[in-house]
Parts: sequence; C-alpha cells; structure tokens
Amino acid sequence: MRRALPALFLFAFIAWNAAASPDEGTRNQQRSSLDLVTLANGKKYYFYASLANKKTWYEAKEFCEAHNMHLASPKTQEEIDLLYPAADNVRDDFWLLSASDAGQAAGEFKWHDNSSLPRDSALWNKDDKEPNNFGKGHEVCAYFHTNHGQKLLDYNCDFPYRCFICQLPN
Ligand SMILES: [Ca+2]
Repeated sequence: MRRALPALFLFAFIAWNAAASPDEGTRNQQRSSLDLVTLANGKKYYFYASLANKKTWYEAKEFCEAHNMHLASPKTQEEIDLLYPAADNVRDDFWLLSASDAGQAAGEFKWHDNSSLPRDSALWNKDDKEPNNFGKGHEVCAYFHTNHGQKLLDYNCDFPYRCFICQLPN
C-alpha cells in the first residue's frame, strides 16, 4: 500500500495538470480576450473606455503592461488619423497615449520606447499652442480628444481619464 502512494500522487498530479491546462491556455490568451482592433497599419490596439473605473496615466500604463501591451504610440499623423475615428467610434472623449514627460525634465516628451516627441512636432495641436501644461509642478501626458482636431494635447498625468489606448508590441 505504501508503494502505491507515490503512484497515486503522480496520477493525481497528472490529472490536476490535465484539468488545469485549459485554464492555463485561457490565461495565455488573456491579451487577445481584450478584444483587440486591427487598424489599416496592421497594428493591434485595445480601446479602454469606462465611466466607473477612470485611470490616471500611470494606472493606464500599468493596465496595458499587465496585458503585455503598452500605451499607444502613434508617432505619425497617419497613425493618429487611423486611431482617431476608431476611438471616436467607441466614445467621444479624451484618449490617453504613451507620450509623457514623466521621469524626464518638464516638457521633454518621450514615447513608451523612450523615443522623443519634440515640443515643436507637428503632431501637437498648434492652434491651441499645445503642449502648454508642462512645467507647472506636475508631470504631463499626451492625449487627443475626438472633437478637438486630430492632434495631440497635453495634460496632467494624474488626472482620472475615462479612456486610453493600449497597443500590442510589433
Ligand atoms: Ca495642454
């Protein structure tokens, strides 16, 4: 009987593993369970929109990273032009992106991969003299608003936003 115990445990372990593997598979596919949208540039995005669970830029960044993504980095006007109607289709609102001066000197904007977004970039909304909220004692983050021109704006990273966009790494 004693000799049978290890075999019994082994059997139980195998049975447990077999039962556990479908769950494991579900966990591995969690990022796709977020209902990603593929845009014409071939990149995949997740559009987060919640009235009840607003997130600061820091929390939004964590959310994307927890799902093996990063906050969206539309580095060209063409990419902003793709994201803008897709976001508007979800909700007319502010949509947070990855660029921020968090951890850098005020107004030194970087995308998620540390590449620079210069303050004189044509991606900013120059009609509103954006970016215009940096250097006031808080870190600032880039977003666009779906009724405010297909250009970038900056505002406090710790503002609670309803919407943000995650992007699946290439
Ligand atoms: Ca601003």
